[in-house]
Amino acid sequence: MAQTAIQAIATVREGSMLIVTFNRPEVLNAFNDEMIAGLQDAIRQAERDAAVRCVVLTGAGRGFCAGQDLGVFKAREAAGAGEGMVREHLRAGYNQIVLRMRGLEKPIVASINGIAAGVGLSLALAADLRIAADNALFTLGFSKIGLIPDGGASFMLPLLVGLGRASELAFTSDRVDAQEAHRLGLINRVVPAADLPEATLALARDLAAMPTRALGLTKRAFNHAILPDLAAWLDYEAHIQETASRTQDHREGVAAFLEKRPATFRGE
Ligand code: T3D
Repeated sequence: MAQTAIQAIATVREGSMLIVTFNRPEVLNAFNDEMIAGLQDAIRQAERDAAVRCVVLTGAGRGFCAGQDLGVFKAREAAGAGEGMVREHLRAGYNQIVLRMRGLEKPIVASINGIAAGVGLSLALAADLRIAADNALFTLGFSKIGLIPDGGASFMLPLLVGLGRASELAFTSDRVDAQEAHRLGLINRVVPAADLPEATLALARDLAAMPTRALGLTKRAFNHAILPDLAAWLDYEAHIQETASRTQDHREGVAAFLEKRPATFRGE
């Protein structure tokens, strides 16, 4: 087992598997820019290294990933960040990650060990397979801070669960438990929490022992059939997220979260 970094994104090689761990457990692995860059690097590593034949994404501590670090939004506002900031952050950051995840011609398994929220859930949806602990929770969360589902979730979610359920999950940001997520088709498998690491490795080991080229070409065919305009969709999603981010309700949602109080939205 070769460990390359213990940082906000920790990568460990285990045989032909690359295990990537989101590693800011004190904030439920909410993503900052170091993590965005680290995840981009980890996927590049998987692209370059022919000996890597399956990638696993998981979280340290009690969460999988709570999405974008909301402290960053507050800091941006305080710094008077100009128009286009959110759009460019998405385009250069999460959109590149999703494009690389979908473009990687090797299986990616999201091993969801706890809550997956915001773009944390989007990243899980961009993986090929999702296995979750029975105590994992899922929430879009974007509507609670006046945003739209991004990181590809605006099209991956309706693809996986259908438009009606996607609308309900996105509008309400209700938390869904692992059993319900499985019933909805959001995830592939649920296992007892204590068994998640071993069940994930067993699944990843099986996938890594399959004909990698055929699996990669299958993924390419699925992408071509179902996500042919992925780059353009992501670009549009970033564009309308920029619009959402300029609303009063977005500012209120973020402030309310950081001040640990309920938000009062005015619809503007
Ligand atoms: O510019 C761009 O790129 C735009 C991109 C946007 C992408 C997005 O992901 S937007 C959505 C961002 N995420 C959220 O809105 C989710 C926010 N978090 C929550 O709603 C809740 O924390 C959870 C539902 C995820 C979990 O709830 P719970 O009760 O289990 O835990 P908690 O107590 O709320 O959180 C534990 C700690 O993590 C807490 O810190 P503390 O009080 O112990 O010091 C909390 O503040 C922190 N934390 C959780 N999520 C975030 C966070 N800190 C910063 N950013 C977070 N996203």
